[in-house]
Amino acid sequence: MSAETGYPATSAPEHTDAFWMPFTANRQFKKTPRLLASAEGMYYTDVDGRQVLDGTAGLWCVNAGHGRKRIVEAIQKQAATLDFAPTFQMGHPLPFVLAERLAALAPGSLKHVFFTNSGSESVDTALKIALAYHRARGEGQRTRLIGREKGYHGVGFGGIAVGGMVNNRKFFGPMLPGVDHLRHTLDLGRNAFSHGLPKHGVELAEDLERLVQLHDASTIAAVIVEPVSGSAGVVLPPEGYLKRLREICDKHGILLIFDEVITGFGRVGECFAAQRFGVTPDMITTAKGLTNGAVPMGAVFASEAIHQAFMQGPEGAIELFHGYTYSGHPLACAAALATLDTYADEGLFRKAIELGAYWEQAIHSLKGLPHVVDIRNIGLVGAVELEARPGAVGARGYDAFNRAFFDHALMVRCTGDVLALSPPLILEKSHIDTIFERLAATIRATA
Ligand code: PXG
Repeated sequence: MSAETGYPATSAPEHTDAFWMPFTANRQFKKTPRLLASAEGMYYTDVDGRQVLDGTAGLWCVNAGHGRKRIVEAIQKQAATLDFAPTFQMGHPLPFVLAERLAALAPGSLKHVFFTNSGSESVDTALKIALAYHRARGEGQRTRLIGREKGYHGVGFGGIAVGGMVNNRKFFGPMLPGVDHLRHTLDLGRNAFSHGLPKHGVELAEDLERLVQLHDASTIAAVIVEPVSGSAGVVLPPEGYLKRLREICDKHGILLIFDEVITGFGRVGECFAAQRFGVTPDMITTAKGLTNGAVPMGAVFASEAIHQAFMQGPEGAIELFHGYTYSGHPLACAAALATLDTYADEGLFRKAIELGAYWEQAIHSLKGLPHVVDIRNIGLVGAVELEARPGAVGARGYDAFNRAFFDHALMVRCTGDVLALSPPLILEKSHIDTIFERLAATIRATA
């Protein structure tokens, strides 16, 4: 602790007014702040010194658990060696090394990696690559982008345009033109309390054929979906759905983008959900678990065919007029490499398979608790949906979230009345027991 500068800070700040908090009810939060001071392994410690079990890997990103020494030291060393170097018409070794490592983990021919700093930037990057790809091939009329209802693709204008969460869209004008949406796949009527992927709803993929009929395939550049949607409250793909989307895209020359910002890096039992579900898209967007959340970084994986379409024309011509000052930032690359080493050495991508059945059984044991209307799970992801209070959608979910933190020392996420869980992949069965004991107590206490 440095007296002059005040960091690291482990006590509550004197003033909370200046920080305009993201996706937060600022005035409510600042009355009763939930402030985390430090973290190690599966636990946060809050500014009052209480240990809080991390049921959400931070915000779905700290897959290897908190405070991993190897990652910390990699960042420290890199900062002292090369703090920054440009990657526009210049370079430094690390992003090349990292891209090679990532390419080896990617499915199919997705061997080309474009670095960003967040999931939102990864999404906007992938959408732009899709448009420019078709143009490079002489199909520049393919400008339409297709997303899905309940989709979350970050907060850039591209991401909210293809996204399907009303509050992320309605305040921000017309967004991108020429966007349409598939229907979402949440169907409590037929699929409530499914264990793993829901059985019903493969036919919803035919919605893409409907949009092709409406707009004509020759106007459609790409479809973007989350293989498992997180932010909308964990919406799972019905069995066979993603495969069918892939077939329809192939039939019509439409690119398929999987947004794996949440599912990437082991969340569902392989490095990518694409591998777990056996469906290979043309691009994958990632962030979060790429660096274990320790330094902001995102990456877009593109197929050989996409990359090849750009590598034409004069050698001295810039192929893609896109990039960020911090694309391939040295600290982020160092964090990512140390993170990948940690995942590999500890076999963390397999954890969601190894513990999946135990996790599934544990979360479904909450069935029958007051107001529980659905439970969903896949890999090490879970959601418990509570019935909304009449006229107050989200109030019960928020109460439960707040109560879990203050009364039961458990960090969960809530979106609306859905409580979502995505723990660090280092957890053990005993942590799973504790998570669901605490969550059960929370739900019982939430009227
Ligand atoms: N795509 C997906 C699928 C995401 O889940 C983003 C893009 C955007 O990433 P950035 O790094 O720009 O935030 C996300 C982010 C939650 C929650 O609790 C989820 C996200 C972010 C914050 C909260 O569900 N996902």
